[in-house]
Amino acid sequence: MRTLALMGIAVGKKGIVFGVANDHSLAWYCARALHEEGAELAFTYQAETLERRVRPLAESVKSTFVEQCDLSDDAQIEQVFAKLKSHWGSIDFVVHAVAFANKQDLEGHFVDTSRDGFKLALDVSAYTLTAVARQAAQLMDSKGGSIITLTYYGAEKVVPHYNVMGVAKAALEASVRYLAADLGEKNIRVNAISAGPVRTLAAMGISGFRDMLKYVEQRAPLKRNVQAEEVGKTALYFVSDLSSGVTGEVVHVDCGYSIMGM
Ligand code: 0WE
Repeated sequence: MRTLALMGIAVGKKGIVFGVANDHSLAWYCARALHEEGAELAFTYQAETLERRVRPLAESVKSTFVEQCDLSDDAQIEQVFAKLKSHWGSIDFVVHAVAFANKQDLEGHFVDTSRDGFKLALDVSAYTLTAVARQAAQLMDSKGGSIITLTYYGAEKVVPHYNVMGVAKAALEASVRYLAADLGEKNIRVNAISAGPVRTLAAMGISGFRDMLKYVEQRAPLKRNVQAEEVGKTALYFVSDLSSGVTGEVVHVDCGYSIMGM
């Protein structure tokens, strides 16, 4: 828990968080930071098997909205926003922390990516932001809102084995800019947080992940890895009025790793 209390900068804000898998998820750290500053939260989980992990977490932050939503299905996205509309009427923010590629596509060479593997990674990891943003925009009132997604340095530079996920994150970052341009007139801001590597479920089972953490620690200006709480604090900034003039941006929360040329 953060000990420094700010000033309830998310009080009165209501929003939905996509992508909590367990208590290590960056989506969860975003949710916690928002809750601590007074936000009200709704959660979804992708598959039934995740419900028993997500529901207790949601309840621990006083959430009264927990629904299944597989973002690869347009009907489920429409349904969850319809339920959210009857629950709250309007929302102020969305946290999108969702990605998937086939394990085999994160192990070999990018050149071997199949058409189906490419489609799946781009669909789940990039298109879902647009699908969610379109629905969310209809639930945001004249005050506007804030849409946040998570990305990674592998969108910008080649990170060994990140492969098709790098291409998907590049599409996601471009989507952030086009969505920001479209939704700006409704005062809806769209931004991405490019987080340094963190030990989450999504990162586990990736061979050599421990070595990546060591590599970053040695080279990052801050000489350490990023903490999940720091990603949460940045989400709080993007939801709050502190970032009212910022949209279409990709902010690196990576202890400075990405600025280094050598
Ligand atoms: O975006 C990610 C991970 C996304 C991810 C992870 C998995 C693992 C299990 C997407 N799809 C899957 N599919 C699975 O079956 N990161 C930023 C974490 C990550 O993943 C890497 C990394 C880093 C960092 C994969 C290879 C190299 C570096």
